[in-house]
Amino acid sequence: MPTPSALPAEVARDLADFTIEVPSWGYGNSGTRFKVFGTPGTPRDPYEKIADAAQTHAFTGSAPRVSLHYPWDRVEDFGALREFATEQGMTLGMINSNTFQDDEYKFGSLTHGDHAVRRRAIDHHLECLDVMRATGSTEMKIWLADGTNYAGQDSIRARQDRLAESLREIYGGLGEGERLVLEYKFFEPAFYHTDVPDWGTSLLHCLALGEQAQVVLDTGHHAPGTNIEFIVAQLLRQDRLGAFDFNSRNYADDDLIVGAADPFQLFRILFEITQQEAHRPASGVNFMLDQCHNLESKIQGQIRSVLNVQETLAKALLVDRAALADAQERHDVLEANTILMDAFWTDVRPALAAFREEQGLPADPFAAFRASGYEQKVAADRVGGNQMGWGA
Ligand code: PSV
Ligand code: MN
Repeated sequence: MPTPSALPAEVARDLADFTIEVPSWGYGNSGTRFKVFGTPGTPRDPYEKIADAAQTHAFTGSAPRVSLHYPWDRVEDFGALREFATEQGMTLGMINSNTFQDDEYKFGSLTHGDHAVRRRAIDHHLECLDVMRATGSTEMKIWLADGTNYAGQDSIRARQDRLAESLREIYGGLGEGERLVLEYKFFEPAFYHTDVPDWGTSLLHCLALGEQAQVVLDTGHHAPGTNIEFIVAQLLRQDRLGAFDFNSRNYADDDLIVGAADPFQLFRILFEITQQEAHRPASGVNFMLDQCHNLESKIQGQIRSVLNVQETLAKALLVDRAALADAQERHDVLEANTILMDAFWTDVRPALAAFREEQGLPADPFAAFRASGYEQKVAADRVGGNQMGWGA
């Protein structure tokens, strides 16, 4: 396919409608268990995180929502935080619960054998629903660190039963138009078994709960070689893909910039998404970044991520669907594959630059942000206080 100088009108429309939610924690310091490095200008409170997230949106035009993690992003007045976000051109998105950092949850949270600990974990989620309402959001995300490290440590079956019961109570707290999404992850921090390790387990719990419960797929939460686009197709087919956490991995849950490790995987995933029109807002799938920027500049990392997704989505939308359907019908294996690869290899950067300029955005948002002086300004202004990071 030759390099197009402009995007076809329908592709441009789809791209203009496509938005990505950014994570508040992506703007704080993060690292590994070995070291969390600080960076000048890192936000010291949720307000500063939102101000930084607003930069990602201002330069890309595609990232108008920011997810909060609770209690990391606890503030006195969530109404005031919401107003601040509005002033910054942002809305507050999914509320992520957190039952993985308290001593009480050492042996589990919603699955814990002790009723009092389970009660505390359930109440935390009900509190998250209050935060969700105060922030104007309608979605809560549950990811559990629950699991065991050794065979025989606890009853796998009993933990599933307790999980189902806990989730039922949380689900009962949802109002009309609200939803909970349940994220799975195959290991870490638990190393023998995890209580919600895969899409099947998450889906079974969601099906038992009802239509307001959906699955979250996070790219980094699979064993190497897993065909993620297949999972996407399955969940969309059941109308149960609630959210998609973008990032990329080389080894485990690396949380690297989306599209950095394997751009072709991202293309295959987005192609499957476009096949079922799930990239359109009407699908209700919340596309978000779940990333940490340990070494690179955080806002630049977020902007690069949004651009990577946008660029790859444009390629996926350029697949000649009619020709592909025809080749598939004729079982012309290599022709079908060539049609897909043609779109993947198309250089959409010039057309995207023109598309952005038409929208009043910089042709190269990444370069424009670097030249804006924002990072130097916040590094000079944000002196004193505690930089936010993993755990607060
Ligand atoms: C867990 O690894 C996860 O992907 C969940 O979405 C968490 O909420 C997020 O990372 C940040 O800890
Ligand atoms: Mn995630």
